[in-house]
Amino acid sequence: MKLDGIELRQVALPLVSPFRTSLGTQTARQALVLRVVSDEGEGWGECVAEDDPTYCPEYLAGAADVIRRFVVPALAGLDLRPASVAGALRHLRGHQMAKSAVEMAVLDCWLRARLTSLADHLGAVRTRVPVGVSVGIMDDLDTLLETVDRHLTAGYARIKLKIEPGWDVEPVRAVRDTFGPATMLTVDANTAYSPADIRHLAGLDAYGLALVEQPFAPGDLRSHAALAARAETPVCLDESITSAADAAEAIRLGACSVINIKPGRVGGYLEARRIHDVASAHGVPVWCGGMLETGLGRAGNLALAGLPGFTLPGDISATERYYRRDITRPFVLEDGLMAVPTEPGLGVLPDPASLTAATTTTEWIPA
Ligand code: OSB
Ligand code: MG
Repeated sequence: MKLDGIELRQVALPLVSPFRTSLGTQTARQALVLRVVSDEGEGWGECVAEDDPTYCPEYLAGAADVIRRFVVPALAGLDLRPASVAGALRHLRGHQMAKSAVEMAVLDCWLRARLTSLADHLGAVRTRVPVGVSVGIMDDLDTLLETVDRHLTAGYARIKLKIEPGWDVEPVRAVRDTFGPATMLTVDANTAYSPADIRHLAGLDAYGLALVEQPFAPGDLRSHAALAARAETPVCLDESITSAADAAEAIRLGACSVINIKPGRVGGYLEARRIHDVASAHGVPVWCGGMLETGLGRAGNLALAGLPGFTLPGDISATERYYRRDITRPFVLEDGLMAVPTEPGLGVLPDPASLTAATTTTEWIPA
């Protein structure tokens, strides 16, 4: 297919409740929505970069600039296929979230024209997937326990607690004591700990966690391997893994026994599938992470989570857990599961009125 151009749209969606992690507090999601226009029709994508470069080096305005100044010009005039996008952008270093958004919209466009769902294209084997919820840092334990109770009652299959020094053992113990040993519980530190905390973190072994996610800095595979050697709780990497090559190296070094796969962080759904393949070849379970996506990213993530190696519940919660009004139809939880979309491409489209209501700026970038 030949690219005519990309419409870049910044949208703002207020969160139903503030989301606090060791990196800061978010009260709204600013997202970048892409509409690819080609000779084969249109496709939609979402860039999951956040306002500030705190989770990773990318940030929203920077990603928009990279797409505008480097990505669109690099794709202009090419005979594009989804599988050729990453190669055409390889000379641009980093910027996985910007690249992923464009590849996602190209995939959506291409698959719509071929009446194929993203789930089928990626090789999904499940029609419904178990999902969990990521619970932010709270002001006090009572509020945390109320929040967890609400999510478990709604049917979520796993609770992930955001932790940081000073908010770790106590909330984990309180949740475990209150909800019992059968609750699947994990923690995510978003790099808040240092190598000196290894002994402290190994103390979490007492609470039967399914995994501890990214306690140390993205580049510090050594400390993750040291914790993995010392603790029984499986170590999961998020921020450290930006490609299938990273995944292979982390597994080889013993730095993780589980991987959180986020398509945006690794440059797209196709690289995400390669990480799944590498991990599966080594017997390493994977799960689909989240970036407070709009319904576009949520649809794509559900397709990815249908692959056979995604054996742990993902951070793909129902729409109502994030937004009162999303830009797509809402996604709902049914018996702790969410349905993998079956329609062509992402399987959802933005609702024009909701998209207009959420849009703050629109820009057309001709190829
Ligand atoms: O570390 O998994 C993370 C959200 C934004 C940035 C990083 C993370 C998260 C989450 C939320 O944990 C997951 C979700 O979308 O529900
Ligand atoms: Mg994480």
